Amino acid sequence: MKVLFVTHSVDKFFYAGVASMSSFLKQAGHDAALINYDASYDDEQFTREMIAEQPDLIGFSCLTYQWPKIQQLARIAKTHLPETPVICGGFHVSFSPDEVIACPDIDIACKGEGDEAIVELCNAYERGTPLFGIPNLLVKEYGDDGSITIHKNEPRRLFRDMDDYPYWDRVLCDIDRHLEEKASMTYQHLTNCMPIAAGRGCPYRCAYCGNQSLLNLYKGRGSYVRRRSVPNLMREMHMVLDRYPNVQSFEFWDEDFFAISHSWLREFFKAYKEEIGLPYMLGVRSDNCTEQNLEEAADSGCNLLCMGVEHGDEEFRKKYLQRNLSNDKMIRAFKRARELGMERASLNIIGFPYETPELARETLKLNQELDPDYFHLYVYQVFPGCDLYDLCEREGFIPDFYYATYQTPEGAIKQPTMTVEDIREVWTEFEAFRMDVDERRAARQTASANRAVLTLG
Ligand code: B12
Repeated sequence: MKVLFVTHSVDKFFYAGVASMSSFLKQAGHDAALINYDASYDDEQFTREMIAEQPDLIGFSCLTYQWPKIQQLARIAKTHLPETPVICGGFHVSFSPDEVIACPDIDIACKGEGDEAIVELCNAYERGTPLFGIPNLLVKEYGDDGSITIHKNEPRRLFRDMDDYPYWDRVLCDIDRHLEEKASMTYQHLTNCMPIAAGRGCPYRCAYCGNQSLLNLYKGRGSYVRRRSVPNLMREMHMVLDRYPNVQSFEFWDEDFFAISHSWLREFFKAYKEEIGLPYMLGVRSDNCTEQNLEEAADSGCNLLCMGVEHGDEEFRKKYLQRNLSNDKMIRAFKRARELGMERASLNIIGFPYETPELARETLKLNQELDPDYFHLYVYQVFPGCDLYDLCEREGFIPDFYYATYQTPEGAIKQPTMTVEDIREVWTEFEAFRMDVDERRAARQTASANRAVLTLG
């Protein structure tokens, strides 16, 4: 079976989920291809390429903001290749499976991880065995009388050791182009930067984050938070460096890299320093930034820490976001990371339910104290499956169209304490701060380059 994956994004993007499923499929003797419908595409080009691929199954991957376009692309697929089954998976599908399977152009929806489900589906097509009992899948059965029955299966148990997972299929995702075009754009010190992940999942239950939904989905079905062994991870890095010698840095896509046992971290930092030694980036929670973690990370080559601040008011953060960590801890982590020579990126959101412009300005104030090297700002947007979604639904805050891209106020919730106009106003103030941050960083980088020249001279 040949599966044609289709992703949609404004930028050229590498999709971990698709890269993972492609490896599982190839390991099982199937084939995979990918079209990433980015800004350079139009529907005609998509149609041409899709037909040329001659797929046996078309698989759309979908985050919430991508759902409107994915429906259009599924329509195109069914119009031009009516006999080819269409499956849709991804974060949006996991938490709105009924909405997705109701789409007339989608035959199968995948709730949760697709790696094993898509292999079992392809095996079933190939062998002519029934499709309807495969865990994780919602499958339409079309009756001769025009009736449609939807078979809904529960997610499977997560019992496999992550060391048994094949490594991401980077060839499928045209990683060379990703390296050239994308990876060096955001963080200047991470050029030719290769994405990698040490595992999956995050143990925290922040009320706005999709992780909470995943923890709920897999409750009682094995551990959703998983990590590979250090030797297994090192093996992947060596393979990547052999295959892509132009890689100059790594970007870990794990949510809180420090949320793992002490022994795993100690083993990792030591092995990374001895065997790899390239600069790298981690996403971490500031309350896990112990002195030892920070020192060892810096010593092993980490030169950037991304930390979620999300909101500046401690009480608000705890009460509504279920993020129980103090401003003091954040301030200490940001300060110590800089002393150790690491840059720090701060991630922030405005427009939460019950937030006011004054409360949002607390986020700005905290950031002024943190003095980050990079400042990222998003507008809060509801994701089905999280506690804050349910709260917004109860309060009638969900806008008619919530599929915007998080970078603009357009997808903001409708609430009296903070209107879209308020968000625009606060956004402008944050934007001025972001420009300050960029200027200060540029000045620091020039000073450090000058120091390097002086030392050489
Ligand atoms: C790493 C990460 C990123 C990376 C890139 C991810 C990527 N493109 O692969 C970066 C940092 C670049 C990123 C960017 C963004 N991200 Co992000 N990201 C994550 C994170 C932390 C892990 C994702 C991951 O790698 N998971 C592991 C892989 C293996 O799982 P997966 O991608 O979900 O795929 C599996 C299943 O979903 C399913 N599946 C997926 N597609 C398909 C297709 C078919 C046919 C089938 C059968 C199954 C299937 O099977 C896959 C394999 O098991 C998640 C949180 C989380 N725990 O998921 C947020 C998350 C996915 N991101 C999110 C968001 C919102 C974004 C941004 C829009 C943020 C922004 N403001 O710009 C952008 C969008 C970029 C884009 N176009 O992809 C949200 C999505 C919520 C939602 N409901 O849509 C999440 C859940 C975080 C959150 N805020 O709650 N992200």
